[in-house]
Amino acid sequence: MMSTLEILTFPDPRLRNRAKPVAVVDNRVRDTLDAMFETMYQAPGIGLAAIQVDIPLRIVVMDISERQDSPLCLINPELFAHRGQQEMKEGCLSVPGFFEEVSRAEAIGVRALNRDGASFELEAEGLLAVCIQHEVDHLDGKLFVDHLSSLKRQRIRKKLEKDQRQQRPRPAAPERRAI
Ligand code: QAP
Ligand code: CO
Repeated sequence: MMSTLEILTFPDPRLRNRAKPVAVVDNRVRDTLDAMFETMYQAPGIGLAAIQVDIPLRIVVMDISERQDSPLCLINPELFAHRGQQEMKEGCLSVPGFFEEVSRAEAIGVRALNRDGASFELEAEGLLAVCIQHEVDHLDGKLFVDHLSSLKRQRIRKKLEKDQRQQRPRPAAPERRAI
């Protein structure tokens, strides 16, 4: 049995914190990874950054597989290459109930540490590339709503502030193809 972490909701100012690099990948970091995976799978979601659970460290977990059986974690991720452009409908566990088109690089190269503290490189395109860019944005205090018009962002903020005043429960995840 493991408990899940509370996910911060936009416009919580803590989502604007800049995450600090992990100095050493030790058992505490691995415990954080496990709790983050548990939280993401339970939501369910395809990506979660530590900042979203109020842990200001450069840690990301994701799983874009249909069966949610392909966990990927990135510690201290760094984008070292990008090419092309694609538009994809994005959501975020910190922006429940909203899905909007965002323009991002079509393919990227990322370097990170794995859960053993070893450095690796990954080339990604399509959904995985979008997810990595979305999650790395979180580590710099940036949200997908920052890529939208200020009118759209304001509309989303007002709705979520109202939901929080009324303590509305988090909406269920839509069908995977709709994310
Ligand atoms: C980021 O987002 C992402 O609003 C991960 O009510 C999303 O896991 C990257 C979710 C799409 C690329 C494409 C959102 C669940 C999950 C909601 C998520 C909701 C329930 C979002
Ligand atoms: Co997000």
